Amino acid sequence: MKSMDKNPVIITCAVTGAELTKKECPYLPISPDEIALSAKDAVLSGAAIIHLHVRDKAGRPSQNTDIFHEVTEKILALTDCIIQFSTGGTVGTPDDLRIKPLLLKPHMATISMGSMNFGDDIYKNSLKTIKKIAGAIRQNNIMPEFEIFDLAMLETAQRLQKAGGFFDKFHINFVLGVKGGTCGSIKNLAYLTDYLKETQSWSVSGIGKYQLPLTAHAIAMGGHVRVGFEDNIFYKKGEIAESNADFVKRAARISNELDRKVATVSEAKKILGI
Ligand code: KMH
Ligand code: ZN
Repeated sequence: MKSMDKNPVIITCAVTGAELTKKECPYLPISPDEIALSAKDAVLSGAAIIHLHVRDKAGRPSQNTDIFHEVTEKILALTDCIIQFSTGGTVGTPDDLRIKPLLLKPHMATISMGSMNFGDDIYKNSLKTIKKIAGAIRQNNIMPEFEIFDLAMLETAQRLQKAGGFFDKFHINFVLGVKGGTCGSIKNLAYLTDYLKETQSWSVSGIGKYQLPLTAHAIAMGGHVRVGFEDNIFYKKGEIAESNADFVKRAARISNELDRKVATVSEAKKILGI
């Protein structure tokens, strides 16, 4: 494990996602202004990366490049941070729409490394889709984050790396607790991280009730964390959080208690090689 003081914790905030509605979470930021303000508060609270999905005027998930542009501009006018676009969109988004916003060249973009059941639906990421998204990420010189929901996805990423010409550098985010994916037990996080090289940067997104325990354990293990409404709306059992910033503040407090400082944006860029 890396020495703690030389390994600040990068906090990513996934501010809105593609699946939730205001009905489920009244504090969910949806409009460009709401997303930008929520992102600013998250960054002021310690987040270095904003994981971005956007919505159309009706609040539906969208991969519209103009909306991504508008939201990105609004966030960066308010705060300095690493902008990470989702190429996942929502289940069923066609490949071409998933990659179109990458023309805007965000600092980072996600790429999911396989298919899976996702709630009642199927989140499709065939090898053809993965290669297409990877090509667009490379073409636009963007730092990739591999979204890993199970061991097979990690093995797919490792196989593609081994074959050559995939990516020189990448960040790994384990997404644990999606209904249909690997559950977010501590044992599963330990098991998955065991497959990584010691120098590989990684984080974890614990979905729902897994967010808090996985945040604490990832920080203790030397990893990084992702929090925010996309992954979890409950601050405590039965208590809906009022802001993304509340989750970020809690992750920052845990980091400090575990004697790891929270990474600034420039420290996060250095760690990730952006
Ligand atoms: N909305 C999920 C189906 C990502 O952002 O890269 C996919 C997702 C992953 O959220
Ligand atoms: Zn996402």
